Amino acid sequence: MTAPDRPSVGGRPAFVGLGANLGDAAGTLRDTLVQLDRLPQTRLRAASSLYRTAPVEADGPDYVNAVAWLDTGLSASELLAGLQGLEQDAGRLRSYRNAPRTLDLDLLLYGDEVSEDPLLTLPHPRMHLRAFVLVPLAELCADLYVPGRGALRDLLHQLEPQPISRLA
Ligand code: A4P
Ligand code: MG
Repeated sequence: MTAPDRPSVGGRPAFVGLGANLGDAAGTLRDTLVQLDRLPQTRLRAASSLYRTAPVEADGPDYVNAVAWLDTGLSASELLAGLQGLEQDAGRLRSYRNAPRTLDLDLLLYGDEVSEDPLLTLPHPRMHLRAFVLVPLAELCADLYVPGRGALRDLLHQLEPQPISRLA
């Protein structure tokens, strides 16, 4: 039975990539998983393990990455606005592209929606090239199909080698 203060949200499945490589990155990601569950009309359905990953097309320290599976009644753009709010709360500064960051939240997939809007591209335009996205995503939903890209299992096989290890 659903608790009165936790009504069922119904809505759409959405997958969010979490990344951080400044400060207490693992702590920030754990806190953020709690915050994602508190977004309006949104529930955290499952979270992957945390992974330590080498920076891809970026500099600075190693990242901690994870993926969250949400069910949400928010639209994709409302959800993105919620994610950007959480980035701000975590003290994110936007200095230059791929700069080290306290928290990066990318909307990877929103149902099977496809969008070429630069403000919200779906699926996330680089997710299919990144072990730090695909490995935690496969932990949550190995049979997933990424619209326009193919089966997650095939994308994993096609990846260039990228250092990634599960945190204890
Ligand atoms: N935007 C468009 N589509 C989306 C989407 N699906 N999700 C727009 C989120 N945002 C989306 O994002 C720039 C703009 O993208 C936003 O205005 C939004 O409207 P940003 O977060 O401000 O900038 P960014 O993160 O520096 O750029 P971007 O393109 O998000 O970078 P990436 O692709 O996320 O790469 N290596 C490791 N190991 N782990 C990482 O987590 N992350 C990056 C960042 C690079 N290398 C990494 C990692
Ligand atoms: Mg980003």
